[in-house]
Amino acid sequence: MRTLRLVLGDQLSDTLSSLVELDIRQDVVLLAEVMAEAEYVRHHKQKLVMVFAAMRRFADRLRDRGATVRYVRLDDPANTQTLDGEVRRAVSELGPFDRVVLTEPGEWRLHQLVEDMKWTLGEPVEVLEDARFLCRHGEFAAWAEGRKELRMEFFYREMRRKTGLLMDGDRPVGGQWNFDKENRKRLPRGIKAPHRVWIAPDDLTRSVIAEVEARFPDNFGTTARFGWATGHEEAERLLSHFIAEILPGFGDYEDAMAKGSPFLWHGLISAAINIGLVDPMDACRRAEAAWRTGAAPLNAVEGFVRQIIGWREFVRGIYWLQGPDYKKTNALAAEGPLPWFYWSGETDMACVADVVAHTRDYAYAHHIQRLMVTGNLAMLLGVAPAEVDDWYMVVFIDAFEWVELPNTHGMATFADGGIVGSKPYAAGGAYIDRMSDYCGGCRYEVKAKSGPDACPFNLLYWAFLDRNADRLKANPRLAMPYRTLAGFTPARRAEIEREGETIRRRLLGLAP
Ligand code: FAD
Ligand code: DLZ
Ligand code: SF4
Repeated sequence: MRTLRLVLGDQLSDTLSSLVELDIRQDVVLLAEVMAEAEYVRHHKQKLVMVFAAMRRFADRLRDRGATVRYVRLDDPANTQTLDGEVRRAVSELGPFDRVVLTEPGEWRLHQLVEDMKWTLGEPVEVLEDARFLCRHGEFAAWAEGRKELRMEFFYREMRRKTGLLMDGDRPVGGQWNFDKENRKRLPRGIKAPHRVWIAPDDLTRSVIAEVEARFPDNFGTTARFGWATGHEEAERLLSHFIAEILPGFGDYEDAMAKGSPFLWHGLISAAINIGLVDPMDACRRAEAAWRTGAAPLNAVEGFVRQIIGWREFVRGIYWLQGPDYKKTNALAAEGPLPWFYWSGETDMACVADVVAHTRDYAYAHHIQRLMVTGNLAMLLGVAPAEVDDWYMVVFIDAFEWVELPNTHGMATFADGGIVGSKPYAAGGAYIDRMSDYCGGCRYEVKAKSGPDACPFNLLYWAFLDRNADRLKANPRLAMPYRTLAGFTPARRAEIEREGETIRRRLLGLAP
């Protein structure tokens, strides 16, 4: 069967299901850079560079295997600038084909496009499951069936059993499933973040940087410090450096934040995993081997494995289970505009300024910065979920909707009303102070509860709980803060309402 095989920009894996039966004698592999994908959100410049450079390298890799590759560049005058347009053009110029095959796309928007193509293309279109994930759609749906609540922890244990990772027969090694309590250490004074391998752009990457700068000059972000992997060998360098040098500290400092140090002991591999350059199970097995040989402690390795076979698989399951309307939910009826400082970084809140600056320069912030700084603030301010979701899709190197949306819409802003998390991750300044060194250098006073110098997170936190009492008060996990709120004097309640609303309007850029 002569087959046209469409490979998308985040499907650059040797083991991709649509390439397993590649017949190099007669098949054609199609990769197409198209404006429809480059513009459906205004991606960070570094993400455009990474995807296009990685697609070009993958095309060369396939050619080295002897495959016939049709590679369409963005500036090709004949480019129709849509994926379905490029499939049609390939069929008419290189056909006839017996069928078009692709691995299922990673988001609802493209799922719909492929469904439409099945009706309109003329050739049969076959869509294969994405075997790079551990948990298939049907398996997740079966696990979710009949459960009152979907909690990551229980799903994760199933994935541990399924893979045998960190298992001793039926039981978790070390006698417990979870080492989170050990993984919340603040950075000791004077400790330095480890040196990280950074990939210097070669000629190919440099030429893509120039193209992106010329074609997308107004997109968010800078490219001067681009250092992401765009090929399999580069990604392997990142991963092996991480496993050997960084992983031992991953657990202890997983939740820590430090001014001017965005990477700390994090893996920096999400983008490479998401576009197919790193196999997530391989990363987990190598982390496990590091523990078995005594090179990394269990709390670090379990923490890392949990993020990948737990959270990463869980959020994907939620994304597909919830359907395309998941993003429309707005459980806290948040309607505010996203503040401009999310783009400019111009704010005197030291924590927010640092996270936005690094996001602009590296398209990266680590999990706790995304969750407890920018996400927490957006939720406390009551920013409309669609604006928050859009910001996260734009600014990060690893942003693909199937993983971004449940994290943003669910975990960070509680816009889904509790599908991903059992309570909002809301916190005042004390949390940020405990986990970082931001507050010492901030214009605000983290310990002040009211007045012009008080850390905005403090008043916003109580004002958020007060404003949303009807929606959140019954949540057992919020019983304690609501009890505290109820114990405040009427004068303190009035102060929270008045000052909280003043700060909220000021930060949202609304009239007082
Ligand atoms: P590490 O901290 O080293 O973690 C190891 C790996 O675990 C990551 O590479 C990633 O593959 C996986 N992982 C960790 N946490 C999660 C999680 N919550 N969900 C899924 N996978 C996880 N991750 C994305 O890949 N794309 C996104 O668009 C994205 N958006 C996010 C938005 C918000 C609001 C939040 C709170 C989290 C988001 N995450 C997203 C999850 C997480 O923040 C990133 O995966 C992580 O910061 C990537 O950096 P790292 O490779 O250094 O991760
Ligand atoms: C993210 C992205 C970008 C920027 N450009 C392309 C492209 O030109 N061609 C392509 O096939 N894929 C691209 N991608 C990746 C897709 O947007 C991705 O497959 C979907 O977001 C589904 O995860
Ligand atoms: Fe952030 Fe408040 Fe600390 Fe300033 S005082 S760095 S605003 S938490």
